[in-house]
Amino acid sequence: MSGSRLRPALALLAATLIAVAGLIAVAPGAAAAVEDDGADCPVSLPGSFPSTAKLPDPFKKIDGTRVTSKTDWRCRRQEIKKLAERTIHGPKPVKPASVTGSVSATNITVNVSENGRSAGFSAGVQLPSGTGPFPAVFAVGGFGADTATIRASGAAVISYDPLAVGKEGTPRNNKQGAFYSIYGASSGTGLLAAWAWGVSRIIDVIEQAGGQFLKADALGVTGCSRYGKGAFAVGVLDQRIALTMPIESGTAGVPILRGIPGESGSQGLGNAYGEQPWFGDAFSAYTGNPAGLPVDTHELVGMVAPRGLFIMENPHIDWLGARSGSVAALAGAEVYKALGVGANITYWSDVQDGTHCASRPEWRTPLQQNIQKFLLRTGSAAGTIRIAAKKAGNLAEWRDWSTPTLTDGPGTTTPTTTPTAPTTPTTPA
Ligand code: MCU
Repeated sequence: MSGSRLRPALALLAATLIAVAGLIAVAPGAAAAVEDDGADCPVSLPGSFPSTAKLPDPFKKIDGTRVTSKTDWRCRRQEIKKLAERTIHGPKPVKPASVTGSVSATNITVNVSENGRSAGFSAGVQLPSGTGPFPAVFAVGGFGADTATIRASGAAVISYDPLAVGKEGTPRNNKQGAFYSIYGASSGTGLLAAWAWGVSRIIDVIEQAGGQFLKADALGVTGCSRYGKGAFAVGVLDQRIALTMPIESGTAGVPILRGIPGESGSQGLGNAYGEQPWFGDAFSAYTGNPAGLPVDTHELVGMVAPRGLFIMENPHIDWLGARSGSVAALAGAEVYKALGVGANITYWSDVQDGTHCASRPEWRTPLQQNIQKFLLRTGSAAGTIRIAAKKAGNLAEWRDWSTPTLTDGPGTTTPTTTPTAPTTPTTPA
């Protein structure tokens, strides 16, 4: 072959190798193409659950056998989801019969109807500079990880008002907001799952808009405090979220529920249950008995795997339960490791400023790295576990299970997961 004929062939080969390498690089942390890729898994929950003082084994299935392959994780994950809905959050309903709406450069509208009831809500959009469609981060409550850094990194910010979907300050038998207009004011589903449902419906609209301003396959979520609880629930309950970033979420957020009663100064389970209907109504049976829960938040951390997770906590305020938060991260990271994606989780509580929901210099670099890795897909920095000494939990005290070596590659865990290459090829300037 002459040099002139060889060159295009080599160029094609090189382009193919780069594309394949790109796919391999992004696949392990890619979001799923669907909200719940285990929806087809058969799960039958027992009528009662054994009491376990230590953290339940994330790898032990309801039938008592253990997960042995990465492929098995998909349906084990579904068991965890059903257990969490049954005992912690209440059910998050699937996509309603009709979801319509629009996406503009400044606003997203959503209209939902189901069983003759309808409701609507909207969210604000702030685009970054440059040419879209852009990745985007939902800021639950309009605030979370430094939104200026998010936009400077090249992602849009979607300001989501969760209170329009699930209002605070109502009694449990008269819940209000778009979710409860559809599913009823006495629905047992708590605000956090209702807020998560609202974000899922916005994602439905972004998908339907087909790349108008925003990319449906490059979405993240953040929020601080009660909205950190919400951001965590959003990422746990919708696999289309590629990057979940809860901040200082406290009780009903990341911290292990079993750890709260023994963590001095932290917000008690009964106190959080009573403060707002964040937890589902069914959690009332466990506020005084977390050992009776068949699940704990480390398994919700595991539900986010293999997707990006960046947990931010503040060790200076006892109320926030950061010690229990560190145990949730350490135990949940075992799921990430077993799936071969240990580099996709970051936990960071080693911060100076004690102010609740402060903008923190320590989190800026990991924030940029997580956005580059999971939303822009231009980076591959490994995650970090950086726990403040004053609130460092000890995983060994909390588990009596070991982490299995699972067979199969992570790409086979979720057959419906499409490893998505960037939809818009980036052209060098
Ligand atoms: C950490 O989140 C909550 C906390 O659970 C509440 O007890 C307190 O009232 O508010 C926190 C919060 O949302 O602060 C903005």
